[in-house]
Amino acid sequence: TDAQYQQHFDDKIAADISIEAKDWMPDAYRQNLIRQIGQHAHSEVVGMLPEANWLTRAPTLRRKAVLLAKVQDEAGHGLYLYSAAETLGCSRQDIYQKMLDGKMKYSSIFNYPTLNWADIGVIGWLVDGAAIVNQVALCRASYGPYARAMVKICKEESFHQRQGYEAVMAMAKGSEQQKAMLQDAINRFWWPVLMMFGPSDTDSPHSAQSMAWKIKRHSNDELRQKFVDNTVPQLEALGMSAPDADLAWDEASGHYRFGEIDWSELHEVIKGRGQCNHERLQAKRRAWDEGAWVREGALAHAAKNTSTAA
Ligand code: FAQ
Repeated sequence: TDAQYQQHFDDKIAADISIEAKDWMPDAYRQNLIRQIGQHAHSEVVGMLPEANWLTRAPTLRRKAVLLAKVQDEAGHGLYLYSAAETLGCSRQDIYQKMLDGKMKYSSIFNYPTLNWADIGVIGWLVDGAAIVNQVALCRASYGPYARAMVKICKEESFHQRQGYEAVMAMAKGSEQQKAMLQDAINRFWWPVLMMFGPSDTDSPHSAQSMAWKIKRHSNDELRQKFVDNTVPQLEALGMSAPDADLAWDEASGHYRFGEIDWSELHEVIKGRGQCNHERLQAKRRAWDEGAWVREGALAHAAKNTSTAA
C-alpha cells in the first residue's frame, strides 16, 4: 500500500540509504528534486556566458587555454545534471524550454556583468568557491544520482577555484592599477556571491522540507557562514578587503561576523530584473534557435542509421 511505500522511504531516509531512480518516492520529493536539479543544471549552462565573454581577450595563451577548459567543464556539469534530472522522469527539453521562457530559475550570480579580466579571476575564486561549499554538502544528498553527479563536479570545481585564485594572486602582486582592478572586482562580486546561498533561513520556503528529506544537509545561512569563514583569510593573504564595514572576527563564536545582505537586490534579480537577466536569456534563446540545424541533422542521421539497420 502507499502507506507501506511511504514507511519504507522514510526508513531509508532515516538510515541514510540513498534513494535511487527506480525506487518509490513521494511525488513532492520528486518534484522538489526536479526543481532544484533543473535550476542547478540551468545555472551551469547560463554560467558559461559571463566567462565566455573574456575567452577572446584572455591576457595570455595559457590563461586562455585554462579558461576554455573551465567553461567547457561547466557545459559538462550541465549535462550531468540534466541527466540526473531526467532520471526523475522529466524531459530535458521541457525543463530547458522553461528556463528559456523565464519560468525556471538559474543562479542569481550569473546576472551580473564581467567588466574586466579581474572579474574572471574573482569568479573562479569566489563564485566557484561558493559553489564548492554548497556542492560538497550536496554530495551527501539523499537522491543517489544527484549526489554522485556532485562528486565529480566538486573535483572539477576545485580546479576552477584554484585557477581563479592563481589568477587573482598574480594581480595582487602586480602594478597599482592591477591591484585596483582586483579590489574593484571583489567590491562588485562580494555581496552577489553571498546571495548565491539563497535567502536567509527565516525566509527560505523550501529549506525545512528539503532538510527533512536530507536533500539539503545544511541550511542556507550555515553554508554562507562557512564560505565567509573560508574566504576571509584568503582575502587577507591577497592584501585585499571586502566591501563590508561590519566584517570582523568574533572570538566567542569562532566565526567571522558580517553585515546585513541587501535582500531586496536578491529578490529583484531572482524575479528577472537584474543587470543581465535579459541579455543572458537572449543569448541562450539565440543559441537554441541557431543550433536547430544541428539537432535536425543529428535526428536525420539517427533516423537514416535506424532505417539502414532495419
Ligand atoms: N539565485 O527556499 P529556498 C554553479 C530561489 S553554482 C536564484 O532557499 P532552495 C557553478 C530558489 O530556487 C550555482 N534563485 O530554495 C558555476 C527558490 O525558488 P523556487 C548553482 C535562488 O532550493 C560556477 C526560492 O528562491 N548552484 O553553477 C537563489 O531550498 C561558475 C526560495 O529559496 C546550485 O544551484 C539564487 N541565488 O535553496 C558555473 C546549487 N537562491 O524554486 C559556471 C543547488 C534561492 O521556489 C561558472 N541548489 N533561489 O521558484 C541549491 O543548493 C538550492 O537550490 C539553493 C536554494 C541553496 C540555491
